[in-house]
Amino acid sequence: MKILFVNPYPPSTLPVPGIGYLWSYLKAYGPEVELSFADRQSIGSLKGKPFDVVAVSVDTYAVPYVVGLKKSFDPEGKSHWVAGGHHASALPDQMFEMGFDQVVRGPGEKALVGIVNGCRDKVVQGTMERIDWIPFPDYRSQTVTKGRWDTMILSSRGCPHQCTYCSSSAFWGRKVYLRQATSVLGELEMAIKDGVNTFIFEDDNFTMKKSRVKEICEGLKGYGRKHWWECSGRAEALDDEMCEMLASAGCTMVWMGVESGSDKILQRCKKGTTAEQQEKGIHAVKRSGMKAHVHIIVGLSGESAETVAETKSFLQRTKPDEVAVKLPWVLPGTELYRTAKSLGFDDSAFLKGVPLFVFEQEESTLRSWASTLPGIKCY
Ligand code: B12
Ligand code: SF4
Repeated sequence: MKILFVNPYPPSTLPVPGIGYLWSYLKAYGPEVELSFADRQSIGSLKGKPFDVVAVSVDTYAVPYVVGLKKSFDPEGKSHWVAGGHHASALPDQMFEMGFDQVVRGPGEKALVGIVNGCRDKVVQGTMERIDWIPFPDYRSQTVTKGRWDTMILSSRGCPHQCTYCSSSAFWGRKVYLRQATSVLGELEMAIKDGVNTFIFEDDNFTMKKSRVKEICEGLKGYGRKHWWECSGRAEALDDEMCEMLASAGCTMVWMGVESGSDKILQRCKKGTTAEQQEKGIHAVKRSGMKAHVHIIVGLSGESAETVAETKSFLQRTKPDEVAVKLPWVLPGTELYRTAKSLGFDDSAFLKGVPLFVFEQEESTLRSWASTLPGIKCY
């Protein structure tokens, strides 16, 4: 059987972990199959080749590209088309409208083995394997261009919080699957031997469990080779002890989803933290010598000129090293999506691009508020 994995983006600066995991899991636990990989750039050269299964990873950002993919790549519908990933999981019917034959919701490893073995249920609910049984992701097949980091690593899946704009809890069900430190270090040791010097922990919340972070940091120090890395972290977990551990093991920057400097907005978006806690976290990161990267969203439900002014003053007080300012996206499965639906949002908007949450304020108002904040505007 011939299977083609499709990353619906150009070769990015990082490999796609989801496909890396599906690939290595299928190799380890599936029947003998021939695996190929394509991205938006390389897929053209594979046109006309006979694939039994085309497996496409679909997040919301990819939808405008994916919508015409089957028609252009496989106009006669010779292959069996399977979609997975966050968008496909939230809106399987939209995938069927695009011509997909089957959709996997949630984690795809076991489900894909079932599909290769003949399961043809229209919607397959993926179930989570014990995380340390899943082999390390295999990235060798993926075309990537070197960017800020040599690679990324996922030391966990999921997040216990339920921020209204984020699809993590919808996808992982607020459960968190933490890999053991030994497994994480094993993957990193291999990567470092392969020449990786820089990497990022792309977990939703790398700093969630201090004892595990400590084990990982101690292990990394033992590699005796110069490498630097970055990670995500929720600000309230970033006390001096945590920051010292991270910094002494080579961490140079912590990425934090701060979103707002207003407690009113933080409460409404269910961030589960306060502006004061986030302020303390940023100061702790900076005290340890690491850099603080902060994400801000302007225009979450309840936003006003006053709350944006609070965010501005928060940024002036904390002076993060990097600030990325975004407008809120409507991602399916989220509470913000349900709010948008109740205000008339139509799913066909996803076919044109990731829609903004502009149901309480005009986009021009959000842009003018966002322009008052320091930082890179990512919209
Ligand atoms: C690493 C990461 C990235 C990386 C790599 C992207 C990638 N395609 O993997 C980079 C930095 C490039 C990135 C960029 C962006 N990202 Co991003 N990213 C993540 C992050 C933190 C981890 C993804 C991951 O590897 N998870 C672990 C693996 C194991 O899970 P997975 O990818 O979901 O894959 C599993 C299943 O989905 C399923 N599956 C996936 N594909 C397929 C295909 C088939 C056929 C099958 C059967 C199953 C299947 O099986 C996999 C194994 O279990 C997630 C957050 C999260 N918690 O998942 C956000 C996330 C995926 N990103 C998101 C977004 C919005 C973006 C950006 C658009 C942000 C931006 N403003 O630029 C960009 C552009 C997208 C892109 N692909 O380039 C959103 C997507 C939401 C949505 N509804 O689509 C997420 C969910 C964050 C969030 N909580 O909102 N991102
Ligand atoms: S935004 Fe971050 S903290 Fe909130 S649910 Fe998503 S991953 Fe968790």
